[in-house]
Amino acid sequence: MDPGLFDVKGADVAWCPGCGNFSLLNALKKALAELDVRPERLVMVSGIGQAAKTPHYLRCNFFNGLHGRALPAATAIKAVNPELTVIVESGDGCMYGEGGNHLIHAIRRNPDITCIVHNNMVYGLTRGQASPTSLRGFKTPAQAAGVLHEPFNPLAVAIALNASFVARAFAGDLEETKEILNKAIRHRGFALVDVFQPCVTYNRVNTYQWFREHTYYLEGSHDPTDRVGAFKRALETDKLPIGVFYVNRKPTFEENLPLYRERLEPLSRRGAKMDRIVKLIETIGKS
Ligand SMILES: Cc1ncc(C[n+]2csc(CCOP(=O)(O)OP(=O)(O)O)c2C)c(N)n1
Ligand code: SF4
Repeated sequence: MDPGLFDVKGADVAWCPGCGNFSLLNALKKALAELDVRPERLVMVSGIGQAAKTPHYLRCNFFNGLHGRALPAATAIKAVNPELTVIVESGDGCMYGEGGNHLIHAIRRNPDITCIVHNNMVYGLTRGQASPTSLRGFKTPAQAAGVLHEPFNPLAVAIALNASFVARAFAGDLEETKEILNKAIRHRGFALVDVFQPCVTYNRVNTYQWFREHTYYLEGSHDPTDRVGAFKRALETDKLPIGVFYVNRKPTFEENLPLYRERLEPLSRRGAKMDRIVKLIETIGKS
């Protein structure tokens, strides 16, 4: 399939030239095309922020919700129609800060959705305040003395919660990012992909060059089914590993719902049993 099928013609893109969001968007289009995901079967869900504008620039169905609230909406969309491909895309502030609690519970519930987090270690849309992943000492106009706290480690948290799929990518590497997204979308269960995405305007520390110098790819011998091994790799900070850290196939949120125990076909296609609906309305009427 042609990745151009996802292009939004004449889109007025609000991102700065050179922003890592562009290559991440391209990587996603390529991965979707490789997987033959039709735009009409795709639902993108996001919160608020620069990263959260991604669905505006992709030809598909989308839901742009409140800051940090993408995951519950996406969980519901997938539960209503398990045949859709549902992808959540937002920034590190949106997902790990405002939406942190939702992330924990989405991992626990394990809906079959892919969660892509543009991790630029800064709040881009609101002009450069520190985010949960900003490194200690990072200076901003709001944190003039530098960030005082340890950064949030999304991969370690996800593996500790026994997430179904945990990976990290770097937006500067288009092909490798596409490969990781491809695996994440194919995976059945909640897939978290944290993507290092340079913000060229408000983060002059964690630049493309900085990420190149401070990252490396997990070697082919890394066993993603080894949870303890994956956790150890997620704790590495001298150099930050990139690749698929952990894979754990387990029943999804939808598979656990009694409604879908026998088949994942959406209710809308099963035909209404009018006698049962009438009975239900009568019962409610009497109570
Ligand atoms: C509940 C709530 N708190 C704060 C805001 C203000 N706000 C909007 S976007 C944003 C930061 C977004 O940063 P991030 O999620 O890292 O995405 P980026 O813009 O860097 O892609 C903030 C704090 C808001 N809209 N709603
Ligand atoms: S402010 Fe940063 S994150 Fe936002 S579009 Fe510009 S470079 Fe990208």
